Amino acid sequence: MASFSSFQPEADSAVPTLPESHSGIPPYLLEKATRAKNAVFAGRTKQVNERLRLPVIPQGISRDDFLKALEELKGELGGENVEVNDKPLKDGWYMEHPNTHDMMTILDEEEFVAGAVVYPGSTEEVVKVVKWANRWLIPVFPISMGRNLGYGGAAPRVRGSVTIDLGKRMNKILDINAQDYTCLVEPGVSFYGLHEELGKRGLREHMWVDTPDLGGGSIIGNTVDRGVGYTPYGDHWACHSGLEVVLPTGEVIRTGMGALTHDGENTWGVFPYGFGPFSDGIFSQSNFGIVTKMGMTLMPNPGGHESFMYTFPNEEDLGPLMEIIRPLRISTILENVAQLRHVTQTVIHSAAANTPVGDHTWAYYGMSYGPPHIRAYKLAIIDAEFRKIPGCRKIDPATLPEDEYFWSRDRIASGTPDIHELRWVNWAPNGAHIAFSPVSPIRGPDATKLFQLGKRLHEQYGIDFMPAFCVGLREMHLIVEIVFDRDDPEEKKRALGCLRDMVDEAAREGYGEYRTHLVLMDQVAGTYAWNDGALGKFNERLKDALDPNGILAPGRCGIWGRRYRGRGWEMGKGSEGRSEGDGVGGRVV
Ligand code: EUG
Repeated sequence: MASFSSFQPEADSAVPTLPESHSGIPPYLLEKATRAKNAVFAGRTKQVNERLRLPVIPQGISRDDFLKALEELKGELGGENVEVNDKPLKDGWYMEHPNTHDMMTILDEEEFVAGAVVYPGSTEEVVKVVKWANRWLIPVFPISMGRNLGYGGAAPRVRGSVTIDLGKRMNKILDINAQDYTCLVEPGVSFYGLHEELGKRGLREHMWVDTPDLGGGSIIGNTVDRGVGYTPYGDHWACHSGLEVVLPTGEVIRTGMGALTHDGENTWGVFPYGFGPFSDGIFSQSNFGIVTKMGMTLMPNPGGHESFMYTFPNEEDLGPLMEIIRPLRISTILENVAQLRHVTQTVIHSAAANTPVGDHTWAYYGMSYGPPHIRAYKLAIIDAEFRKIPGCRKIDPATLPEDEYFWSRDRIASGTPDIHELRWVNWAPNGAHIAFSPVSPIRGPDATKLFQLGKRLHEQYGIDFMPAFCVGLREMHLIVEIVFDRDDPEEKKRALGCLRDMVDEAAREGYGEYRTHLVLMDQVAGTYAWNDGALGKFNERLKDALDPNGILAPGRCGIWGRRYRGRGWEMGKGSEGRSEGDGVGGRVV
């Protein structure tokens, strides 16, 4: 049987690099990644357990048939591309993460776990896998690279699903168009990977890839999950253009201009809509198809850039500050997805109270783009507005040491991926995290209400509160990462209790999550319940039409096919130990 060794790092082994592995670290970050890895394993006391619930067979198929089905699939993909998940569940760390389970588990680690992992090498092979899944009625769960940190990682929602690891063998940059500033990528291309390739082709001076806080994620995976980066191209979904999708029954479609049959260069990457209904949306945060190619736009180098940082002394400054930020952001005087962080985060980053930044409560990290005279115009407006808050200080970057967090934000906001953001995960031993990520208008009263709601519930559950506001264009994502010891059942229970209460209370106040972890998906989907749950019912109709047997990622984003509905698969308060329902229905087609 093929070895899992590439996913089972020992604490002292070298961090895989690009291009050694499609999932590796770029050489310029190797030293930093090695330090990050050492820090993670220095706080690791959790044992690798014997598997207690083997074999993992998804409901709806017998053990014998499951194993027989996998043998059949080996005949189609090659034996080395089909692996049964019966080895110890090693968690690894960010750069060497498992593709078999959630390495940051909040339930028993055997709950969100794959029955097997398969590695298709082409769109045609993905088609073979979904047809196979329909023949045998086996749930499959596609991942691009499986990072999705804080939202479930690589883990399937349904225990025993066969994970389709797309990235391992489908990781080509199919095109970079230097005239149009576009590219066409496969699921295994990370932000690190594209950034490296731009460098190799001598294009990095001309165009940037927008990167999230950490660059190891798949561009496709992050984008279809509607992830966020920090240049003016930070809304990744808004920046994509055209998809190739394998439908759950095995048909392959291309959307937008990708649907034209013209062979040569076409307009795939420059116009997202094509003709007719705009289908892309139903393949984002769903379980209606498997994205195998995606067009993505790249940002022209704006001819200069300058990070700036302001601090504000009091917690109560949040409201007035948001009132200042909103008009500046909507008019793009504030140009990028900026972060406003509470001091607890800053303290965790440096693990010290006396930071070079000095005492404060809120820190705003922004970036101004363009040549000096353009920047000066915008920065003067920003400065005058921010200084209306008493005690506001502008930080002089020249006073900040090289390893200060500021410089990480500086790189990220100018298209250079980093690996700095992991540090606060070590706040707890065996540090794991899950995000509470509600969206609100950029308004003082909303920011204050959400901040107070989070603070109160964190206090009630005895959890440290680490809020950061990520300001989009007309809205903001409040990101609250709860850090917990994943080897401490009591701490996990408190973390989950706090998350569930925050989701419910925020929904009562009119705030919904933009994205969520596997364990919260049913609950979050349930908050989008206007008109007697009309949207959820619509999603179920689409699901049943496109995936009549319900084999593709059942339960993802709270959408269950008809074979699963009414059997208690949904999770919520009171179902905490259990991720499975009672059986599945029979074949539909
Ligand atoms: C972060 C940002 C996110 C998210 C999860 C984490 C950053 C943490 C803006 O979206 O969904 C520092």
